Amino acid sequence: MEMHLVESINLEVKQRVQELRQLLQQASYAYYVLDSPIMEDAVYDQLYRELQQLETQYSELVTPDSPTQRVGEKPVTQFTSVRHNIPLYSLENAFNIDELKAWDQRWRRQVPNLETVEYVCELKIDGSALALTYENGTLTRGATRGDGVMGEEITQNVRTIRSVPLQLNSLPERVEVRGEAFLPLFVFKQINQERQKAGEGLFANPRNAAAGTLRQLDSRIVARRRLDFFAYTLHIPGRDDASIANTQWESLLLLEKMGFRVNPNHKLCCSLDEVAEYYEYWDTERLNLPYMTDGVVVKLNSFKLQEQLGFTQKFPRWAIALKYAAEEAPTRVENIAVNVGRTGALTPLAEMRPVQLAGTTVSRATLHNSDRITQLDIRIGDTVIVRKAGEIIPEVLRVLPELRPSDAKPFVMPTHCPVCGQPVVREMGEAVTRCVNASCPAILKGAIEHWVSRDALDIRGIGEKLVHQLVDKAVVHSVADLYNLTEDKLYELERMGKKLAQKLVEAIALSKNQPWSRVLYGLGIRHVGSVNAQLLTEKFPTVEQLAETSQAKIETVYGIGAEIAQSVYQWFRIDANQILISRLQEAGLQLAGTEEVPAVDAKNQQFAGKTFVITGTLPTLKRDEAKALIQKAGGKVTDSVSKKTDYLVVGEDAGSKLTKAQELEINLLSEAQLLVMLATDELVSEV
Ligand code: 1X8
Repeated sequence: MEMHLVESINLEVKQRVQELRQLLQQASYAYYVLDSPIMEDAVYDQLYRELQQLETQYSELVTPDSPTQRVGEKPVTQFTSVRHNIPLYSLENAFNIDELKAWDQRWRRQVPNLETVEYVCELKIDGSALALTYENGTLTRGATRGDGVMGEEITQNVRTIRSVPLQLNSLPERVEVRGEAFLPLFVFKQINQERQKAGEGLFANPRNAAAGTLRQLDSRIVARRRLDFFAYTLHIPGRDDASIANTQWESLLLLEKMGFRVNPNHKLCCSLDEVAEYYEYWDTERLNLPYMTDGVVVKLNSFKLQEQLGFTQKFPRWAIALKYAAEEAPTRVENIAVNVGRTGALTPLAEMRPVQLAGTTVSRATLHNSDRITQLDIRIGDTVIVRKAGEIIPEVLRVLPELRPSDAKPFVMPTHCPVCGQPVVREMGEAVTRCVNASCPAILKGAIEHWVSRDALDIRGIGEKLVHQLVDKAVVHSVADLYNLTEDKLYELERMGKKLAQKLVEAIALSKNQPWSRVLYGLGIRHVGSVNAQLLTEKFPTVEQLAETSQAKIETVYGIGAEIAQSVYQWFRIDANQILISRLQEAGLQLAGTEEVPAVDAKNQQFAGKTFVITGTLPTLKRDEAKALIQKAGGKVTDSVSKKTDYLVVGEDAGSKLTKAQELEINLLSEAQLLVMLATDELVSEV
């Protein structure tokens, strides 16, 4: 009798619980997935409380798919690793339409005789990928991507995402849904504001914030963060996929029907031109979306074709991420290191969290000098905007002070060289701090790299790694020591073969034939580039003449100013440098003799009165060759950019000269444009 009574109460309660869940689920779906509420907040709250009460009273009625299960549970100490039944692949990247076309041609080679294909374009959401498992319609597992094979089981956290259905309205045995969890931009901003108030570290971007949130051990915190989710892949394992959907397009529709939030911006395209159009449209339009996107995912629509193509080690062959090449991006400064260059200049370098910029990964940017650091007011821990435009090395554009963590550390220029430990010097009125220890390994390494470089002694086969070994193992203490190297001594170095050692000794010996002007350039005297070296050696055909002359005499050389003259004069006054010269003389280097100056072409003097500077590596011409061509046409070539410069010829890896020329609005020329000018007798006035 009593038993019967309890059961009948439970039946009523059970029915009410069912009813409440259904109502709340519908309301929640309408609100979070469809964006069109069907119920007032107050009504929702009341129904929710009623359900909560019943579940507290009859705890045996609580199920994991109940709407009350979205608020999180007590923290766990760690997540468990789970294996994905189907690996979560990442996508290959393309950064422009040419790369998209290359991908298209690549997969087409695998399926000959194909004519029209359909592509599905979807927006690439900058979030964190999730794999959701539903068994008999109930969400039973949510996992992060991890390394694609193993992920972390974060089901409790996934349940807090309101747009993820806990219960599906169809009941296949097992369903796997993949998609992207993300934080809407306004939520991201709000979280960072709160974290700043609390003195906590800030998230650099919504992707990091989403990933960080999903890995929160306390799901109650996750629940407050309001993550969202877009579904984009549907797998029903063990079933012939074709019985459910034949195409990606159909499966997107199906996902929608099943109650998932699917990004409404997708397009079925029949040609790459259409794909390109979509990509270009969203390049600017995406800035109006309330979440971050960083590209368009292009997939082949047909599942049959997808199956035929399969996967590489890392990627599906049937899809590609067509990304927008950000030229500016925010990232966090993790450290400010100090680099010591060939001239002894200490250059502060920002070491940052890697970011994709203009198609490459950037993790370091120059900060130039301490003045620049003061000007930027940059601190370790700051979030900064970095920029990489064209060929220019990445730089820090500005700091986002509102994102500064309370423990951000200001940078202090070291008082001692980080490489050799000797005190550094910053001269009055100079922005640059320098190590002035001539035997500082950093300076020595730089000096040797410069000595062997193409426009100096042009010693092939000696690269950065070998130079580091030679200096670090104390085999070489000066460039003159290169001429004492033997095959045996080289052979003792790591990764050195007999043949290579022999070749290197030969290459070093050959450099003894290089003209005096190259030797002078190779010495790396400040302000003496290859052009100034040429000018100086024409006037001073022997090293003795140059070493013994006065500063005033040096200044009389056409094109050599006071600063250059002083630098050269001072250099020869240092004992260590005098010793270097005599050792080079003993080794048999050319320290005298002029090179032939290119004959002036009397007819074609189109460059008369024009001054050129060459910077970077030109695609085909050596610097000497470019210089000779300009001189032959009556032009002058100098080493440094000034207001008097008419043209800057720009090659790859151009550095500060390009920046300066841009500041002064000097005409820039590529090698090709220079050659056209030479061929056509015409001066290009605006480039
Ligand atoms: C990653 C993403 C995909 C989609 C959107 N956003 C992403 N981050 C999509 O297909 N709509 S697919 C994907 C992947 O396969 N790694």
